[in-house]
Amino acid sequence: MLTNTLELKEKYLREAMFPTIFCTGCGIGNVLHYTIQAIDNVGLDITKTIFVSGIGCSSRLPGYVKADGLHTTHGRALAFATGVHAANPDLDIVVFTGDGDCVGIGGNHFIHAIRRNINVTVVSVNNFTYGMTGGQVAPTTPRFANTTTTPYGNVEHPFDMSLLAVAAGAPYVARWSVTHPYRPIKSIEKGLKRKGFAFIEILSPCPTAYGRYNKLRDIESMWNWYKQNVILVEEYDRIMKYGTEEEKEKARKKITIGEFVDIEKPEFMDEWKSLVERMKS
Ligand SMILES: Cc1ncc(C[n+]2csc(CCOP(=O)(O)OP(=O)(O)O)c2C)c(N)n1
Ligand code: SF4
Repeated sequence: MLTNTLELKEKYLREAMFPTIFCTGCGIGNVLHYTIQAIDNVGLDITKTIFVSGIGCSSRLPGYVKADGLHTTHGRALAFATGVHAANPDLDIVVFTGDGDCVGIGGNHFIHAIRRNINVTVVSVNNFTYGMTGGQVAPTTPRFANTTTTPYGNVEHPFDMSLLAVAAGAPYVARWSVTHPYRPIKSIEKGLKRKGFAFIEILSPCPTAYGRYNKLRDIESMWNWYKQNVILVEEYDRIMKYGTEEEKEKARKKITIGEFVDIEKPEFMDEWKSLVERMKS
């Protein structure tokens, strides 16, 4: 269900924080919109929810939400979220994190928070770069893309954040693009409703610090790039099984989107509490 945008804004966002810091054509505002829409759809009590982030353009998001927030240090959102959860497991936690924040400086916290299966919904904005600091190469920057620190093209192999989350054992992992609003909203809803680590990666354009170095400076071409370069994982698998060589070649160049994992798994603090009960008896 989609609510009137102004109603949502009034209900969940801090008026005094507007206008936002985001550049025209940035996808981060859309990510915020999808998150509050999902919160409204599931009827989450935001007085019992805390929004946690590290540092980056995307990590500014908790500041806009009319709820408790922790704007922490770069890469440490999940370390703080783990502490909050251990101190008060009854709180719902939403983490906003950029790709640099999440799998660059914060990579170790990421895999270990997943391994422990902390009850947190992580909404990760992947814009392939360090947006806030002007567009340096990130662990997610595609091969041969230009950035301020790779002016002749990036020769490193990027991390696939969602597959990294799958490999670390996350029970819910999905990747979508901001250009397809309903899917991320549904995934965030799922993340909020379930107990355990939910990772929702959202591909999001940064025309200012990434697009301009990659011939995607104007907003329309950048948004069209996101529409044209993603492929549903089910469609990708179908092509790999039954497609022609040409179709396979085309599909391999695209980014797969979809739900990668959706399973139940014992949650960290639940396990901890039952251990304490067992010790008492
Ligand atoms: C310990 C530390 N190292 C480096 C920085 C500088 N810094 C601030 S934001 C940022 C990268 C942000 O990139 P990302 O997390 O992808 O978020 P985006 O701005 O793209 O949304 C860096 C390197 C910092 N603030 N703290
Ligand atoms: S620099 Fe990029 S990520 Fe940051 S607000 Fe501007 S467009 Fe968005």
